[in-house]
Amino acid sequence: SHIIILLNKTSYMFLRKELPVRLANTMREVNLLPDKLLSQPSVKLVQKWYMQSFFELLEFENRNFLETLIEIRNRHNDVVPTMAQGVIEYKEKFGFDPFVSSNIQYFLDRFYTNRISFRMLINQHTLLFGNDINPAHPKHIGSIDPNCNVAEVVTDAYETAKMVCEQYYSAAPELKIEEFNAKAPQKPIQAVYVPSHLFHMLFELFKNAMRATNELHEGSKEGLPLIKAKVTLGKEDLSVKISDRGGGVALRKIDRLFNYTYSTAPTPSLDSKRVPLAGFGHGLPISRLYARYFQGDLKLYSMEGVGTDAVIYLKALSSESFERLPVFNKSAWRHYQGGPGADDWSNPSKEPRDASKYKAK
Ligand code: W6P
Repeated sequence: SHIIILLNKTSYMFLRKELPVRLANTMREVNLLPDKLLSQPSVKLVQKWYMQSFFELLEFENRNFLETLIEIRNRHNDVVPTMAQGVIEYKEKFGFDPFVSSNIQYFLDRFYTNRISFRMLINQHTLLFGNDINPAHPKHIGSIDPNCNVAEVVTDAYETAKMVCEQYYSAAPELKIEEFNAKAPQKPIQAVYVPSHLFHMLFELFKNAMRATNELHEGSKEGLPLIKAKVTLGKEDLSVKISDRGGGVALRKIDRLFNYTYSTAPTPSLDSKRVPLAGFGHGLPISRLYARYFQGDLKLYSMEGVGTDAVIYLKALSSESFERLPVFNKSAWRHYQGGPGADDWSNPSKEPRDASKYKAK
């Protein structure tokens, strides 16, 4: 794996330089956001956390480095819901603007990837050098499991999503797992991976699959159609497919599921009797960032009227799963002037010509 196993002193010297650099780069990029977004209280609060952590890393000196790292990690725990709140505040005041939305999409993908990497580095250091070895997982290297059994994480994530699902609906769909090891038939499929990242992605996919299944089939005599999971291993890819029969999503609307501005609706369920199972949050786009962070991806293949296949692609070889990080250069800054650009294909309207004619139901 490319996540280096370092000596304490080497790790310390690496982090003392690397963490402030990653914070500073992302703070510079925050300043390129539109003023109307930057001035929202939630965004200002997040900015304050980043400044404080940056100065703490530069000035710590007398205090224990480990303590400083843990304090910084805790300060940043709620960055995701707070940024989501900032996007909501912005939308409530100024409405939906495709130019700003495309900037926010570009920014948050880079900002959250930076955050994933930042927390990964802190976790590795505190777990490896904090003498709080995890007796449940003596073979783990920090947060990395060198023999991560993928089907086990699938089962874990399913069981957890099932519990959440059963709080909102009267039932949860069953799960059927299948494994296909094309590389070493009969052997269990394992990866060098961070189980918590894999869990995060799968939990999000299961919540979505369960919600769709329940919304379409709740109370039907035949019961709920099961969710299928398939774990496969080839030469390059280790893939996990989660398939539901929850009625699918029209192709036109698939991109919206990954859009931060579109999917953060202000208080989505004040008028409905139930809180939605999967929030109108940033869960799906962030899950895709987790997959991409180690050179994988997350894709949705839906057939409207039937159901959805969600596929997580990981690298089969740990030598291929190095960090994918945003670079901070002039080409990146240009994205904040350019925006989505004028459409250079005909029929600029993304809506059906006559929405009423095409509506299902
Ligand atoms: C849906 C929508 C969705 C998103 C992600 C994963 C599964 C599903 N199923 O209907």
